[in-house]
Amino acid sequence: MSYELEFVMLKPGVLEKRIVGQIVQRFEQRGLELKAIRVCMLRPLQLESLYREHKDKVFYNSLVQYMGSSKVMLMVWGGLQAVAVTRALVGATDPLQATPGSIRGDFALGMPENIVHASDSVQSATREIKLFFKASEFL
Ligand code: 3AN
Repeated sequence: MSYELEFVMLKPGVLEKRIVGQIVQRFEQRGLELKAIRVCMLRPLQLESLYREHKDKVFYNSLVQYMGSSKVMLMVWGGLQAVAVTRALVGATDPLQATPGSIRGDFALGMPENIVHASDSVQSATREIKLFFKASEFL
């Protein structure tokens, strides 16, 4: 088992809903460690890079428009198998399929407003962390 870093983003609307504490609590409760955190608006170039694999999908334009529409919270969580542990905490992409008890299963009903983004592999997490964080933002 290896120690991994996972990139997690709370999507537009989550801060306004005032459920940040409840979501962060699930990561802390599971034993993951908060390594970096920042609130910002995503820039068009960052969005293009983040969602490059979805460029040809029908939902791409609405996804990018939504993701740039309001502030987001960016986080890096560390821990053993952090990527798989986080993906299980987050639940299925489509909240209608997400198990109750998962974040999407408890807080969302639709896409793209499915509350949280989490990198799908260690390789994606490394790329996405570099896209959004400077080394100096890690303690
Ligand atoms: P995940 O976020 O679970 O890794 P991806 O990478 O397949 O899922 O999708 C990235 C984001 O694109 C999702 N979080 C969701 O907001 C949006 N998305 C995926 N599939 C659809 C869809 N069929 N319709 C609308 N939005 C979608």
